[in-house]
Amino acid sequence: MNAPEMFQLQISRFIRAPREKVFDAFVTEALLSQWKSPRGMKVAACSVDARVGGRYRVEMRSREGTTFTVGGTYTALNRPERLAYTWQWQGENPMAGFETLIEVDFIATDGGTELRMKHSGFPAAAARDGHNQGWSSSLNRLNDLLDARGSAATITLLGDSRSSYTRTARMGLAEKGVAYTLQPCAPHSPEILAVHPFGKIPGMRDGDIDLWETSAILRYVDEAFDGPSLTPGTIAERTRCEQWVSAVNSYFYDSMVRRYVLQYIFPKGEGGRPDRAVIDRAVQDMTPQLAALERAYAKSGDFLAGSTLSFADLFVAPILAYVEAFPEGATLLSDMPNIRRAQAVIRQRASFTTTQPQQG
Ligand SMILES: N[C@@H](CCC(=O)N[C@@H](CS)C(=O)NCC(=O)O)C(=O)O
Repeated sequence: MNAPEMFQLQISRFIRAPREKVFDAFVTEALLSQWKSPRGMKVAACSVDARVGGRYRVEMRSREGTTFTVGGTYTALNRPERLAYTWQWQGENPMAGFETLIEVDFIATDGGTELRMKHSGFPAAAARDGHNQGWSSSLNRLNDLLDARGSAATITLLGDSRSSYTRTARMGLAEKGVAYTLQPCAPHSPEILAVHPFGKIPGMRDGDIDLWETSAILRYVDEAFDGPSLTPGTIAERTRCEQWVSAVNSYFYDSMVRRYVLQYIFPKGEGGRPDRAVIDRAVQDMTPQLAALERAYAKSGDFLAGSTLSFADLFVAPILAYVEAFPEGATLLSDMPNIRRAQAVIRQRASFTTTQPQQG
């Protein structure tokens, strides 16, 4: 009888830290507790007996309070070159009782360590792929811990500071206090097309993980990091928030930015002037949209969904800042005291002041 087919995972990562430090982060309780769970989870408990034959145990806890416990035995510890240990999920886990093996080589390279990991013995490709996601996210956290640049070493936002959607994502990152690297790039450039199949900005990378669509990027940032939640607490507020995000994506961006603001910035009319007919049609569509926002802010106060800032406000604020900068938009908004009050509040926030579009 043939042996059952086994699946294995190979990951390699460059970490800007000496290999002793990287090695120690794998076998030291205080360090493991800071990175050995995917983003959005926490290490609730951790114990390590770092010698061949010694055991370790890591208890990870999700935001919802579910606990995932893994443990195993060290089979090789050659600091700082090589580490091997078994890996077995415990408790109610589809992989419970099934032992896999992790082998890690730490190779000194220019300015840091090349980490080469093999995780072998998976009974199915799906189990291997699930672990790949978990490792990618945990290794991002290891990077945050060991690289002086913190999460800016793994998180890159690709976009243009003048883009309202890019600003929404940047404001979300700032509100959560997450460090990131902004990689300036234009829509449809090869850099963004490598992340976003339709070439729109922004896109985001966190190590091996990439994402596109601003609301998905914000969701990732909100759930992967501590800091104030950008998602309202009650179902009524959460769905209200989703409603405004959808309104921006489905209606407001098209009329207010694409057909109105951009007609002033990149005029397409005769003699290089803004096309009056395009502007008039856009203003016609914007009028009831702004009126709906005005009624919403009159009712809800400074924020569109709930009593604190949410995705909804982050989507709306960069667009209104542009609309107000052009004559018809300024006239419409001058009659809308509730929008102006709420915008005055959001414009005080560091997330708004530090993400002003760079012209040029
Ligand atoms: N639904 C997308 C929209 C992104 C989007 O339209 N971005 C604009 C810049 S603000 C863009 O890339 N425009 C270029 C184009 O449409 O070709 C998101 O939420 O990220």
